[in-house]
Amino acid sequence: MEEQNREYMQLALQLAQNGVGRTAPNPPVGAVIVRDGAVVGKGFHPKAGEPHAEVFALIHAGARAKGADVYVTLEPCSHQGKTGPCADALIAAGVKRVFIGVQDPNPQVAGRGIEKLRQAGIDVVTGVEGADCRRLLAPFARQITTGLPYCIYKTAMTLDGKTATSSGDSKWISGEQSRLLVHQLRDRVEAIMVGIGTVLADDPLLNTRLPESSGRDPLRVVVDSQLRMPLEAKMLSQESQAKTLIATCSRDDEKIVALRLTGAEVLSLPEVEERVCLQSLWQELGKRNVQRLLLEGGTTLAGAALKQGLIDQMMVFVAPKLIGGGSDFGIFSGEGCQQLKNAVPLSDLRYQQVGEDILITGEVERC
Ligand code: AOF
Ligand code: ZN
Repeated sequence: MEEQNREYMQLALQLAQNGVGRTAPNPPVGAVIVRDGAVVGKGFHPKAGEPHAEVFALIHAGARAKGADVYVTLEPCSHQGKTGPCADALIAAGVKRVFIGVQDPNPQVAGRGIEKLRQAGIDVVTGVEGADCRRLLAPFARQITTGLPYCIYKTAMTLDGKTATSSGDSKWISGEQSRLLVHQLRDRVEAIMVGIGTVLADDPLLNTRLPESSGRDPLRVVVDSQLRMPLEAKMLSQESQAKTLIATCSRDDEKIVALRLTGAEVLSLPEVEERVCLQSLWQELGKRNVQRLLLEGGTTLAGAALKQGLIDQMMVFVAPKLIGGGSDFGIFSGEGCQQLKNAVPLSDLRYQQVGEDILITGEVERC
């Protein structure tokens, strides 16, 4: 029975994946309804403002929902938001049992959905595939509890820990399949971020390029304290549809106007030691409904973000190559910790072979 419950919750998790990167400020959620050993309803939350996962699953199941079991990755909501409450809809449909992945961290819900169901005499089991559901929900949990986006630092290094050769050659450290996976990831985040150094070195387009579908371009954020952004940068050209946000603490009005004329947005932020205050930038992005922020470099920006506790997840592609030589060109620059006891720990590590590379993913712990 437990095995079966896990399988149905895994199906709900798969359904929820359809919403990842599309639901902000709401969470991606999946729901499955099972009656007499058969799946009779499936649903996921596609977008904020649209019905929740349970509602789609209930519509799909129709009268078969009566006496059925429901598997939902997140606690059904108990409040009236733009839609809902799902707990009431489940009660009205006469479901028998509800299996839940994780409790909703939204303070408006926070256990009240579970309570409502139990008070109506429905059996509720929580924590089914809890670890996977929590992982799916982590960006939403971060945003709803802190107002900040969940930041993923994605980078690629050789087996000897380098991101470039001593002459600055970095194309390409990771293999083709890894690079495809990055484009799939870009399709599922609300914003990508780079430092101005990366723009000056690589002149990247930073859009989503997938072989079969067009994908969706996230907002491009460039951290450019002194406004060194060239007006002829590729990402400012008309050929690119994606929006660009340049975060700066420069007061060079002439350059600001010139950049705005290219269609980019220039955001003036407070400075900390002549650099853009990253805490303010993260807050601003959170307000703009950026739930998942993909930090793609460079190493100076990543070093500063790590130090300020702004990185939530590491995604490191390790390529089977050795550059050799000294130890510059790591994945972070700036000053690291002096003592190992102060090293930042990672948890929930996962390892995956991608082509010839190994992708290591882990959550950055906050001490
Ligand atoms: C669910 N099922 O599929 C989702 C839930 O403004 P609303 O009505 O869309 O409500 C948004 C809140 O509902 C969101 O902050 C989160 O707490 C919960 N999301 N709940 O029962 C769903 N997406
Ligand atoms: Zn709901």
